[in-house]
Amino acid sequence: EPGKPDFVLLDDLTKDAFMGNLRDRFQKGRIYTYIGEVVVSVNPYKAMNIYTPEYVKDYKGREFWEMPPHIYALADAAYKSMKRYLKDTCIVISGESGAGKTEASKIIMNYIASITNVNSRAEIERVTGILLKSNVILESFGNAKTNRNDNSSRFGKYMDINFDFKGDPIGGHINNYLLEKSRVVHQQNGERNFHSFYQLLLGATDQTLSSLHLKRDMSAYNYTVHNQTNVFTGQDNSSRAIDDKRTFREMTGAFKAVGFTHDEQKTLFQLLAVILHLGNIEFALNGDTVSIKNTQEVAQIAELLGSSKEAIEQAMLTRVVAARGEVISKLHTHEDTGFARDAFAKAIYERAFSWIVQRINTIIEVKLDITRYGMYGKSTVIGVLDIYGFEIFDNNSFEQFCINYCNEKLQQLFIELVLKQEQEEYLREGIDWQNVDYFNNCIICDLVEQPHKGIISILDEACLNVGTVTDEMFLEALDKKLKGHGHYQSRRLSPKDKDLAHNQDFRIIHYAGNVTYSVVGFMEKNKDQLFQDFKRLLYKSTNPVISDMWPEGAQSVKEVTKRPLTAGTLFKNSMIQLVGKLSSKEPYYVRCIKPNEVKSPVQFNEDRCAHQVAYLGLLENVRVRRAGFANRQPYSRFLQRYKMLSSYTWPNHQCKNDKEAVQALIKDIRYFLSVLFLNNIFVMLAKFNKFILYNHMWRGANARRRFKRTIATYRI
Ligand code: AOV
Ligand code: MG
Repeated sequence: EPGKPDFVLLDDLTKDAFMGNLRDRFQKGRIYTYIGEVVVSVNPYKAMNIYTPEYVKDYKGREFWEMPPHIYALADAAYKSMKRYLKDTCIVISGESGAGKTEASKIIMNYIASITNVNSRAEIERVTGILLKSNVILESFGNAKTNRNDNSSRFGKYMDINFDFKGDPIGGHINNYLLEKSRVVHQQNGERNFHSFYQLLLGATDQTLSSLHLKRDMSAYNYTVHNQTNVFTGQDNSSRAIDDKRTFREMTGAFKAVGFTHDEQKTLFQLLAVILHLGNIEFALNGDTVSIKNTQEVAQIAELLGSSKEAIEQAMLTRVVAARGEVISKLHTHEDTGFARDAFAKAIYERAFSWIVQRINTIIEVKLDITRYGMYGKSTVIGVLDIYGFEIFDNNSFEQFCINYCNEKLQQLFIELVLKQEQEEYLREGIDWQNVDYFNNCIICDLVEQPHKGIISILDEACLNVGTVTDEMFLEALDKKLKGHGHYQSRRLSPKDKDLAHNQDFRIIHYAGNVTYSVVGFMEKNKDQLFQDFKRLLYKSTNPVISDMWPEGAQSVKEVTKRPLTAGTLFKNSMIQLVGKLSSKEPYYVRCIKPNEVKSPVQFNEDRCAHQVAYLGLLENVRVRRAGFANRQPYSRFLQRYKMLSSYTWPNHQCKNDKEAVQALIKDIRYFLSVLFLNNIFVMLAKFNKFILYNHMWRGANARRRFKRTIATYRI
């Protein structure tokens, strides 16, 4: 192995030594390196020949230290812990946009699928097939080319895989988080709409397209006219160029394999077509009245939606409101119509996406069958989290704000569990501890999510006052309440910055970098309004699949509806819930690093990498890991595993408690242990004593001292 396979083994722990090791290994094709049980992964930007069945076999059932670093070892550790100790585990994958999170999550899922179900049970086969194939569908509908990543996840995904007591997957559940739906109607330069649109236009048969009234021409549709690049060639070195034709076949194959009906799949394509047609709708203003210019398109939309031309026109041009008990119809202004059309398109797409997730969930839901579950009467779970990475674009809006906040929350979780609680544990155990300093991004999470004083609260308050508050007034409110906050900067208030264009910006000093957000559209996106008329229209569709997606359309105009929670607050709540879910499980971390900005398999951009290493807190991670004990187990678990080593504890101990029993056990085999220490042959011991091996980096006299301290950390 080139360099050190584990950063903990570095002779001197300096930033330079860390970076040197990371660079060396990357350049020699070693993309994985450990920090204890944390896997640091550098995006290779080329196909690696390290995911073959031989590799799977090599890592299956093995321990971390036995083999060169690999993400398979982490997947196996999470799996073993789940199976041996019936613990719920989770794998948290983090890193900025394009760092390799989604690929990592797929590699992990594939590994789990290939090491389970050794008896080839048909039902298990079905479940793993669905778990893997559902990814294909979600990527088609939820991923897009951005300026950071050709296959960027535009939604967050947390997937639980349920296992029976034998360790075979029996089901699962997917949670999806805020889809960046604004992409449906608008993309930045060089970016694309969601893959699904291009896949349909390029991959579907002529017959399908004509039934959807579509042309095989992306420039024919306003929503896809920008960036029509299909296959990336030439400069593009990434291992997977975008091939919409091929991925269309994969997507339809996946729909079938997962168990979507023909009608369901057809409806989803119809909805894509509706959105493309909607994008081409234009409005004409004659005097005071607004009308739709393209009547043919309206007829096509009506047909595809299972509605009527008149109903579509009415929903697009008017809204029905209840005023003093009366129901009246109000005409949209010219400006409103464009807004309503885009909101309609976005809502259809977002709802279709959530519906797909729900549909997959009902298919892979664990059927309650107590006899198949573990001894605790429940199945155990491995959760895999793959979210959108931290990102900075030329123009950053509400979506980037949410995405980056989400990354702050995950960093916070990492800090809490790996840096903070770890250190506090030593203090609690009364063990000498040299404090390891780190930046706690808690302050940034507070800046965003605190009640009353946080940005989301301030935004919500601005959104309460219908029609009167502008984006600029919202920015003023931010400035007033957050002035002087160390991680908030207003370009507006900065006296040096007289440039008017910046009047609409604020900046957050994030843990991973400074991001300037434009407030334009913040309020609209937070309110996330869709006129009731559209909901009713979709609910009344003659297509049962569409109608099923829009149950709230059943409400009558007069029914007073509570003000719905804003997009920001919903997102905040879902993040808090997610963090809660993750912290209840035994976590495993993959920290992904993007080696360069140009998707090169050879370039190691020193500055960019050093920046990521710094904000991910990797050095601090190594420090904590080095100073402490690599592994910890409760006494009872230790006893259970090693009590056969001593007659004091085998078959049952007579001590007051497990702690004393462990002490008796250790005392009894002390001679045996010390011989092993002197000879430094820990590996032999490792075969039956996990925690000692973990400390194989201990050297000389230190070893014995540390060993004693390890014992001291055993708790009941
Ligand atoms: P991300 O999930 O972290 O970004 P991806 O997992 O999509 O990033 O990785 C980006 C691209 O890097 C992939 O499309 C591959 O071309 C390449 N890549 C990443 N990991 C590997 C690997 N192990 N082997 C080969 N190629 C790889 V975002 O979703 O943008 O935050 O929102
Ligand atoms: Mg991704």
